[in-house]
Amino acid sequence: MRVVHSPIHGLHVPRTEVWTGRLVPHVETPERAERILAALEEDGSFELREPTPHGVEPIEAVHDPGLIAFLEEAWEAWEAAGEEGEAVPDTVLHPGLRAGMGEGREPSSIVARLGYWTFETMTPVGAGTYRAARAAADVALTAADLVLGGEPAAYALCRPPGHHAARSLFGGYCYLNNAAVAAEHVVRRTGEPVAVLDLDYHHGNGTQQIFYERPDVLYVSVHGDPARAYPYFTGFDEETGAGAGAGTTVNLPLAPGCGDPAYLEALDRALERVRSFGGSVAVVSLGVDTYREDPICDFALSAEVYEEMGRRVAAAGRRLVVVQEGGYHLPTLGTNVRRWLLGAAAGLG
Ligand code: SP5
Ligand code: ZN
Repeated sequence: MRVVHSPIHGLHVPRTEVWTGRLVPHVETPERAERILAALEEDGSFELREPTPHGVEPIEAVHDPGLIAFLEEAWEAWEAAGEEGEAVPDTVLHPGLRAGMGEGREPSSIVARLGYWTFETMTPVGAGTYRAARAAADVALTAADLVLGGEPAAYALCRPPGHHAARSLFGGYCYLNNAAVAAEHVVRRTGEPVAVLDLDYHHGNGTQQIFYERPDVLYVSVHGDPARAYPYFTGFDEETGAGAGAGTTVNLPLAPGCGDPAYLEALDRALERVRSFGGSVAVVSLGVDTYREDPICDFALSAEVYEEMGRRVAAAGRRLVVVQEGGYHLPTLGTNVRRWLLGAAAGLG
């Protein structure tokens, strides 16, 4: 299978995050991508390449140009303001803040602008964040191009991840929504509908938001029930799309401790929707933070199930653009991704 990766991810090094009042070392580290790369290189059945620059246009197709411009200049503005450490807001624009007073405009100070363009405090901007996020989008676009060129599947080793980034918001360790950028690119190049299957432990609030009113992009997600799991405010099963996109969002939230059988049952339901949606390409947001030892999640999946998962997804009969999202258990991260991809390769026949 073809694999796209960029060493530029290493310029993005988030240092710390605050979990419910505790300052902890950040879990979304460069070592994650290094582990995945090492596991794929070790196998010998993967063909690696670097991405082709695609410019900002395919990113502006799914994101507010204001968000992109902000991410590009945020670090410089933070430094110019004499702030120390990583760029993190202390206040975010909760809708209640201006309730009944009309929409606020983008503020001018860097700390306020951070709070205007993000929804939480666990996604710091550093010196190399923008370059890494742009490279990750190029990785996803290049994998999409390989599939558009006839490959049955391609894997985009994206870092930072993307599925929490909405049209006008970054957050959830995500800055630009790599999977959404790839899906929109495929829609525009083929004129066909495209399914996005999100298998990260966390609900992909960003991808759902971007395509919520779109009849031509199906968003199907299997994830930890937001009743207990980040991002808490989206991913409930009653969220099914709106307007022209009514019925093209499908959420399958799962209970804590979810094991292999319950997970595969939900996956089969998700795949039924993918099959009936049409189109010849599907984008998979692959997070392996569903693994039983993942430090920030609470499913109980075995290592072996990743191969079966990949096999079943490939058997749905779509060409696959597989985009890396989360997964934080470093000792198994690479091998779980490898299992998934080898399963998919087997399922594609
Ligand atoms: C791409 C992706 O997987 N983003 C996930 C962002 C989740 N950030 C919130 C982490 C909260 C961790 N709570 C830890 C509980 C440990 N028992
Ligand atoms: Zn996740």
